Amino acid sequence: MDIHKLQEIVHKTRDARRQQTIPKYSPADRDQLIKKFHPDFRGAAYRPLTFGPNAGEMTVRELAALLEGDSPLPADFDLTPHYTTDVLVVGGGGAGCAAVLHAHAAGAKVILATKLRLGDSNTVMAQGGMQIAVTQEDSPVTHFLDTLKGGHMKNDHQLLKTMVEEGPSIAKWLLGLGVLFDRDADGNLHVKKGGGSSKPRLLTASDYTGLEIMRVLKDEVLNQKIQLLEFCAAVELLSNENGTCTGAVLRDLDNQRYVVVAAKTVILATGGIGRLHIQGFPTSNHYGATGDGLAMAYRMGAKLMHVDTFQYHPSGAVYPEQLIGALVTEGIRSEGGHLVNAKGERFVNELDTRDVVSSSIIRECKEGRGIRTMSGRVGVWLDTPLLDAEQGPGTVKKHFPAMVMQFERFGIDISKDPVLIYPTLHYQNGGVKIDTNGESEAKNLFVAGEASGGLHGRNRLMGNSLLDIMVFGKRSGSTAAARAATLSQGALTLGHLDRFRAEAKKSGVSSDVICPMILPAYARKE
Ligand code: MEZ
Repeated sequence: MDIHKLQEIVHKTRDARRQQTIPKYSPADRDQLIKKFHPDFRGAAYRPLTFGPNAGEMTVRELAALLEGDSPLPADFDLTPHYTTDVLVVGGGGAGCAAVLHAHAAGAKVILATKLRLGDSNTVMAQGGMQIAVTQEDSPVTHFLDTLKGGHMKNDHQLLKTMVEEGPSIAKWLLGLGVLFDRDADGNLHVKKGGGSSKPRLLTASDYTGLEIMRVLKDEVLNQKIQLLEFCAAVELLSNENGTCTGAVLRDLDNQRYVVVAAKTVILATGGIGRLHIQGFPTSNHYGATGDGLAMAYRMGAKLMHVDTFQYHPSGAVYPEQLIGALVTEGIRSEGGHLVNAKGERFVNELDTRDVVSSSIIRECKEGRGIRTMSGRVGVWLDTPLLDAEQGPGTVKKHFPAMVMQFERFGIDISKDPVLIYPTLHYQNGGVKIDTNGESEAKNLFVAGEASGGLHGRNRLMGNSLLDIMVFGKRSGSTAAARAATLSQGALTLGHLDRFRAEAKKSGVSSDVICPMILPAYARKE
């Protein structure tokens, strides 16, 4: 059926929905709902890791194949360095930029290597805001408790305490650098409420918060004349005879050659794994999100945390086809946008935690209350025109200019027509285990941002990722610089890789997967 015909139900039921009581879930209902419908609980999608630091733990098959894949480097690879530095930062998103700026400020010689261009990352795609307790009514303790509850109490308490307590100083740092967060008429920072949060705590820059933060961080990296290696993807770490990290090998994508960097400390800020499309899900992630850092750290012997849990953001675009999986910010639900099924009913508190909202959407679609497009995709409606209806004409355009533009390119006016959405693979809740300074279990190897794990437990709250990358970017950058000042450059070997390969052989694993994959392979085989 024509999409406009299908949309009619949303307009027709708006008044009735205003009176509707939304279903309330008890803790037991929530658990049951998640276990039944959340993709984290589809047993067939999982298998145990055969060897390595997390041997025996379950993860999705796509990630297991990646972690057990082989390095592109031969054992006798020439490790003569092309560059020597104190701190090598791998990744040009928010965590990488924060790390390199703080390491540089601490006096270290630094290099920032990035797979694509500086700034190409999930950070620029973060829309709805950054959680920091900045108001009188809020506190880091409340932020801590909300996040712990959202993460099913599985968050690393020390990491979480560090993040929420350092939030206000991060806001100050970013404002000082020139980030233009939204303000109220009286000039105070404007805060919004995100899903699973008890207080309004989101600092925003319209619906392009991550882009605004990256605008400033990129400028600062350029202003500070940080040495950049763009289009250079890390493919392997280097270690000395004790297994301590001593640098990395990069693949120079422009010149199709390998580049060896000797570094006293290395910080991985390589982001997530959306482009592995686990369980066939579309993703909101950028093209470089292929889990490179996880695989390299695993080969180096660093333990991973929570490798069995992923975040499926409730609102990924389902229509038009060109936008499949693209993020439709939670900010729209924060401002009152209803989720509506094919019967014209609300079916969940739109500001519940993401795992609950996504599970409810999947349930509606599985039980026949979804809306099917002509190409056979299924989703539920997000009533975007409701915002104009409730708050006055022009609200959608004023508050969500990036979202409006994204759909306008395909002739869709989201202030008039609701948006069809379905959960999209958005975030890896876990990652490399780190301490509060960002150091992994492999000495002198630091990890910041989405590639690290433990902070968010089993479900991240909206806006905590932007704070995570700034706090742990800063802490890993400063600590890696201070550590480097105490070290001389270690030997460059592939000893850890030899051990990894021997372990694979002993476990009977022979993989034809070469990893990192660097970029997703979308070309059709034929
Ligand atoms: O933190 C996020 O994932 C985020 C802010 C997303 C969004 O819906 O805008």
